[in-house]
Amino acid sequence: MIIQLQLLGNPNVGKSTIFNNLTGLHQHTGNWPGKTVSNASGISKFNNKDFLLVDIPGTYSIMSNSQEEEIARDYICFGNPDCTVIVVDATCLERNLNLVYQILEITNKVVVCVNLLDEAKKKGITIKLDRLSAHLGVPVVGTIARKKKTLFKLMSSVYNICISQNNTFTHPISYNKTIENCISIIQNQLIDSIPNLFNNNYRWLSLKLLENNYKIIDSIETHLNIKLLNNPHINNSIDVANNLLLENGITSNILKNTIVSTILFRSEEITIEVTEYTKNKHTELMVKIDKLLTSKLTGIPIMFLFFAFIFWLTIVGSNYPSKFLSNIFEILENKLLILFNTIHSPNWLTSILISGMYRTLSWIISVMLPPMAIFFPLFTILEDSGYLPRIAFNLDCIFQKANTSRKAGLNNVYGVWV
Ligand SMILES: Nc1nc2c(ncn2[C@@H]2O[C@H](COP(=O)(O)OP(=O)(O)OP(=O)(O)O)[C@@H](O)[C@H]2O)c(=O)[nH]1
Ligand SMILES: [Mg+2]
Repeated sequence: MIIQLQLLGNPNVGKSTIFNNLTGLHQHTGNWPGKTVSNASGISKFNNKDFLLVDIPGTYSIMSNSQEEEIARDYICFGNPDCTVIVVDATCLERNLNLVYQILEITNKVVVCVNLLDEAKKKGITIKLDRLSAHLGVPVVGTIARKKKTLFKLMSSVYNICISQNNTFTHPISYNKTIENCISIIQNQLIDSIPNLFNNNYRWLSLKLLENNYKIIDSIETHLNIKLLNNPHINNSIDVANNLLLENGITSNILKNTIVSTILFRSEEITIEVTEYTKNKHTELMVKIDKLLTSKLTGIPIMFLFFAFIFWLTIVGSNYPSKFLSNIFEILENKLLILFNTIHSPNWLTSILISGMYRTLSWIISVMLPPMAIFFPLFTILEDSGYLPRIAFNLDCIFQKANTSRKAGLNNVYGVWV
């Protein structure tokens, strides 16, 4: 039997790197968010069991605000994963915990993978993994995705979750008393009306019904063929709960804001508790460089200087290896001509092979290869060093003024470069 495992998390936290290392496949990775655009799957073996891993596009939330969020959410609810690995970035835990809490409301078959521990160490950040695990009620494992051996513990935790029969939910988030009462009203009715709901998670669905989240209601109809709103008892319980909310002055906007802010507040609170900062020289230097590269005054001029240097290196610098290659090809051409004369090759054949094919090919190689061999590695260095996302950040405003979306702004920068 194949065990289904899905990798979820914010964009650019190392999901595909983990996926590649575990499956041996080659999903696109790089130092900017939004590379993985559709689900990818592959098999990994652990403890003599086959795991079907699904690499899901990164998302900051699953509250159904965009298509990616809906894909991720539906995958957790209806994809029947045996375990969900939520990959988080150790260098900015608070932002990542927001998604962790949202997923923990749906399922507790979760392992939290705190990745980029090496980057966190460089920045003087230590995450107390045990404490985080105690707060979340699920296993938490630290990894450096680029180092395959660090993934053993992750797979071991995943394995334990998959074989465990423990279905008790620990809900790490509680809302205010009125909202909790309203959840209970709908939840009791759902338990009576719909046996065996996915993950047996009636609480989360009750919350979504309280929010009037029609997209979830549609998804449940599509995936489970359950028409929730056709059931008068469920409808009645939603009405009772909504009236209770209004009696307590909680409109639908206040409800949404309360849910979001409760999760954000909890993420902040827990991050403060489980994170330790030690200032080091490296961190201070990086902060200074970061300011220089992204400030309004210096960011754009430095970017132009970088561009100028890279184009100069690519255009002027490549002349030297071009000349070198062309000289070598010329020497080889003379030797080939001598060889062809020695074997009395007819003139037309020598012309086609040497003056035609060989010379064209050698021109193309000597002219095209050096600029590419200079430009693309430089591009990769910029990408891996994290300067490219900073350029995108600097240009974001300009692209927005040109009425492109924020995402398009970022893509344009990469597009221009590639
Ligand atoms: N230093 C370090 N770099 C890492 C680690 N894990 C991933 N990376 C790098 O982080 C970048 C992003 O990794 P990806 O695997 O593409 O991230 P992702 O979560 O799949 O990103 P999206 O598909 O865009 O959501 C890549 O340049 C990786 O090489 C890690 O533990 N340490
Ligand atoms: Mg990816």
